[in-house]
Amino acid sequence: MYRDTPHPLHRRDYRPPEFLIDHVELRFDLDPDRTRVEATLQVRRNPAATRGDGTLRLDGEQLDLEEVAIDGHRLSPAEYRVEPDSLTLQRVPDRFRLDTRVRIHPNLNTALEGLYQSGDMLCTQCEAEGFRRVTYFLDRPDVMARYRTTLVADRERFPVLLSNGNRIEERLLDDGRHLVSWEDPFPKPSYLFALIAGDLSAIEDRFTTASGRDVVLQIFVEPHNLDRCDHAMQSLKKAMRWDEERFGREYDLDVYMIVAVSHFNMGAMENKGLNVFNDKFVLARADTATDEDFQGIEGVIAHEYFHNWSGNRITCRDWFQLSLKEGFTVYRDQEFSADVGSRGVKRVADVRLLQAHQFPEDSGPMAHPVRPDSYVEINNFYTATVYNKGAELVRMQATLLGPELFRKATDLYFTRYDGHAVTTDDFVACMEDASGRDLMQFRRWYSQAGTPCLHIEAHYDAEHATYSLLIRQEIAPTPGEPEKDPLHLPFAIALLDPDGRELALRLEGEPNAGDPGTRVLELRDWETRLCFVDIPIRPVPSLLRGFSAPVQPRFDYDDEDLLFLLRHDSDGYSRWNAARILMQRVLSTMTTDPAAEVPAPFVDAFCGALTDPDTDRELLAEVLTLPSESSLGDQMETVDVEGIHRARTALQHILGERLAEELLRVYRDNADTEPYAPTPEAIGRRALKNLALGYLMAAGNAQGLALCRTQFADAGNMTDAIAALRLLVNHGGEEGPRALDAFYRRWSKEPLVIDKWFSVQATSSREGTLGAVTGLLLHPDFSLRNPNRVRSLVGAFCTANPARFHARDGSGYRFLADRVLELDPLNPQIAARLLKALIRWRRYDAGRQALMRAEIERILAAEELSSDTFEVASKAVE
Ligand code: 0A1
Ligand code: ZN
Repeated sequence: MYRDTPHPLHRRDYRPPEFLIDHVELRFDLDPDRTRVEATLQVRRNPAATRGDGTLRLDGEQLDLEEVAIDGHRLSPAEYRVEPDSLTLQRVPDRFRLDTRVRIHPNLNTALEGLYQSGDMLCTQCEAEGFRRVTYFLDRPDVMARYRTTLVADRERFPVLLSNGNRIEERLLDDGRHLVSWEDPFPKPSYLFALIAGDLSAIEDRFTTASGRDVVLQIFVEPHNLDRCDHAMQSLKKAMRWDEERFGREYDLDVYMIVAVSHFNMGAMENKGLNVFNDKFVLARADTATDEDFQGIEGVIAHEYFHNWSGNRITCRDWFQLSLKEGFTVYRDQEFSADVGSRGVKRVADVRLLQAHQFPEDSGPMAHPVRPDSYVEINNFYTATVYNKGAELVRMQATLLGPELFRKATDLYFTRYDGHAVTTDDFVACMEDASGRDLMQFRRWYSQAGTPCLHIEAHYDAEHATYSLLIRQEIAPTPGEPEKDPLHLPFAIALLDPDGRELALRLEGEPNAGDPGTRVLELRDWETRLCFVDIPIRPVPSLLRGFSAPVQPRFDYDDEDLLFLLRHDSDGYSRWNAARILMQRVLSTMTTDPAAEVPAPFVDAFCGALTDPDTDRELLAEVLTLPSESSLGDQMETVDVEGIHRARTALQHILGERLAEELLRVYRDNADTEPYAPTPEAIGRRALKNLALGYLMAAGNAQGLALCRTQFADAGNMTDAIAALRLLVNHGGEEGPRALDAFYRRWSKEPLVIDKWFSVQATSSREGTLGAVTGLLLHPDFSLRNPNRVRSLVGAFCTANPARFHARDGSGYRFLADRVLELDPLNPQIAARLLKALIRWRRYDAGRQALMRAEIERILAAEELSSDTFEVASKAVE
């Protein structure tokens, strides 16, 4: 906690560590109140570092130090210095053994970093800097050591004791306790250390790797959750096979363990051989988890598994390089999900996420490059920029190199740097070395923040049969970066003839045309002119296909061309994008003029897509979903909160009314006939069915209401149940509260389902929602100590209910600031994350600006504030 201004760390200040730690031996006497940690570290000078004066400063926080010894000689307190964040030893030998003994208090650890209690279990979270809350250490990712860990605990209370690597010893002690030792043969940074103690059950399976290693796979959960681990296990096996086939990566230990915990700040953690997961990303049964949950589990299980190579075997030199492991691993999990599901739909979902979260971040006060130059608190930099834009940078390199060279480059990366802690520059160098390409300019994507705009103009010359494009890059300044440089990017394009066929493209000066289809061109300059020749008829351009670069394309399509693309384009992203632009146009007119008519061609096109028998239903559901209120706000100079809400509600109503018949048919045609399965086909049917129901309910359609009631009462799966509940709650009247009560009674013993129950109420569009949410803070099931619960109520209200959160009187802002102030002393990471909902205050009208700013100032005025919350709040008002 800080009273003074915390100082930022700078990337340019990186120095190799003066000391290295080769081996770590840890012994834990586990007790939730008082755990004893004894550590033996083999320390030596780093020959690659400049020689200092022999001072060794170890990181350590919230540790009660009991003993320190060097080479077996106990030090007196005069021989070391303890500060709140460190232990300093002077004039240490060049090579020595350091023994320390500390006490820690897991049950008081509400920040969920280091060793903490979750329910009846004990678990750790060490990324990024949690290991320093376990023991004194050089807690930085470029210090890699081999670990041997011994866990001692009461056998009744903690029958299962896990850590990284292989189990090497297990025995009973004579006082009712037992002891288990683990050894991890791979050197690893401290952030990948983990331990678990609890009364857990496991499902077990096996996997044989391509080279014949037999691996035991285990998923540990509380015993009553044992019947919801199958999907996670299937996902794991799929991911293991896929990584062998697609990237040539095999698993390297004899056991792979996953543990689900109910208190977790993030999604999951890739600790070597012992992944710890937020239970939301493990547990799924048809009646308790939605399709989205099932897909999320598959993606996150794969993500953590893929980290074993992109993250663990090869890790980050320092935390500025976080995207080295996260961007690459997100790219890998995106490709996995695309291969096992539907590629077009996955791309649209990823683009939607990027636009909804990363683009706003990139234009707000916390904008930062994928490889930041400075930070105050690294926990604030687990962002959409580092993760999702980082993945786009890897994707662009894959596009520029093509599949064969990209694979050659990743092979080179994995062999060249196995066992090392490296940088994003090292990654790009592998792309260059394997392909012979020059990516010097491309590197700017890592160092420069901000989303480029591509302004595109086209001209068709019928007489010369040419089609020319003028493409201009524009990148707005971001905090601390007033000047920008042009970027190197792949620009995928096709030109469609009037029948929707792709033309063969030949640029002026090229000897001959390639096959018809997409061409990937490369842009490097502020301005690029392209001229395609032999274009016999005015084509419709399909631009930035597959979203080939994380930019905002601006092209003045006329409505007919968009309707054409919506109907004919074979590129999923481009179809979805055409629908989005059309919807945005209609909604923008309705926002400024509530009396505006909805154009008939728009309704016809919507109807055409709705009843299109040939398109993947999952993609149709994406295409036919209206842009969210937040994304509509992002398109405006100043967000018109009420106008957007009114227009979007009205358009839903109009479509529901005009297309009632078709919507009812779609609903009926897509009813589930088979037992629940989270297959792409079945997920698509449910998505389209529930989309249709949503429009019908928006229009107050009586048959729709009857269907919704029946669906709520009879649903055989959580996807349908929660969709119906949400619609009933938004519908109003007595029905909503009654359905909520019934739902609560049925699921009161299921925390993950109760999270949904809170969220449905927090995101209700009804006027009294803030009052209801405030009331729910006092519900016996609400707790500020459980991050999932906080996100389901407070997070959902502040980020997914713009009409109510941005209430003109500032009540939503006050509510959020109150929660941030309450949470900050308990869990700074979650407090700082929530606060991000307030920081884009400049996007609103003067009245709201003043109210939002005032709340941020109120937070800043608090007597004590974590560095996490301080950094977000202070950057917001800079
Ligand atoms: N490396 C994990 C994410 C993660 C980051 C920080 C955490 O605690 C502060 C926990 C998890 C991943 O990318 O999955
Ligand atoms: Zn990750």
